[in-house]
Amino acid sequence: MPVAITRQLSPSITRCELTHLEREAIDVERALAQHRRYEHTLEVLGYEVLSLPAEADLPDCVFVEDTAVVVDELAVITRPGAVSRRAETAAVAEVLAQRRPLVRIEAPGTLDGGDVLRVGRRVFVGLTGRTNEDGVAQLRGALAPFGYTVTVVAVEGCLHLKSAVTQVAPDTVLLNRAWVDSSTFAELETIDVDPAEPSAANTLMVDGAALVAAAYPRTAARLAKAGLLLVRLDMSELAKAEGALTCCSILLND
Ligand code: CIR
Repeated sequence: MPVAITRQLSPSITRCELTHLEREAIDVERALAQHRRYEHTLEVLGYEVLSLPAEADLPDCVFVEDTAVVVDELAVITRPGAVSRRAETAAVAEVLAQRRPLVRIEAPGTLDGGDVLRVGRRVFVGLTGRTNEDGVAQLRGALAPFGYTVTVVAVEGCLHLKSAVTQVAPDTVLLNRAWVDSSTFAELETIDVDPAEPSAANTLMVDGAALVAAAYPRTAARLAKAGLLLVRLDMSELAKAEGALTCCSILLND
C-alpha cells in the first residue's frame, strides 16, 4: 500500500519562515481543517497516512516534504536551508529508517525537498536560497549508483523549484516559465500556468489524479482540458505560510 508521511500543524505556524510573502494573519483553526482535509483526501486516494506529531518550537514542521527525498532504493535526509527548520528532520528520519536505508546531507550542503522534482529516473534540483551546490552534489552522489541523473535548475522569483514546476502526469509537467527555464523540461510535455495565477504550478500528482489548489481555477481548467482528473483543495491558510500541495507530504510507493 502506498504511504504518505505527513506532519501535524504546529501552533507556532504563525512564526513560520517567509521569503516572498508579507506576513498575514493565519487562521490556525482553518489551517488545521484544511490540513485534515488534505490528509483525508490522500487516504481516500488509497494512501496509508502516517501523520507525525507537531512540535511547538518547529513552526514549519507541517511542510514535511522539505526534510527528505525518498526513492525506492533509499531516503536522503536533507539539511534544510533555513536554520529554524533543521531540527525537523529527526522525527522524519526515524520513520523513514524503518522503510529505507538512510543517507544524510551533511554541512556545508543544504537541500530542501521542495527543490527536488523527480520524473522517473530524472531528478531536477533547483538552486535556490535553500539548496546549494554542495547539497546538490551530495544528492547526486547518493542517487547516481541507482541510475538517477541529477540536473541542476536555476530558479528565480519563488521559494523552491516545485513552486515553479511540478509533475502532473507521467510525462507532463505544469510550470511557470517566468520562474524556471522551460528548456530544461524539453523532453517532457509542458502545460503553462495561467498568467493570472503565477503560483499555481505546485500540484501533487497521485495515482491517476492531481491535487490542485482551489485558488487557481484558470490553471485547473487548463489541466482539465488536457484530460487530467483533478481534486481541488482549499489551501488558503497554508499558502499564507508559503506552503502548497507537495510541501505537506512525502509519498512512498510501497
Ligand atoms: C518555509 O519558508 O520554509 C515555509 N514557510 C514554507 C515551506 C514550503 N515548502 C515547500 O514548498 N516544499
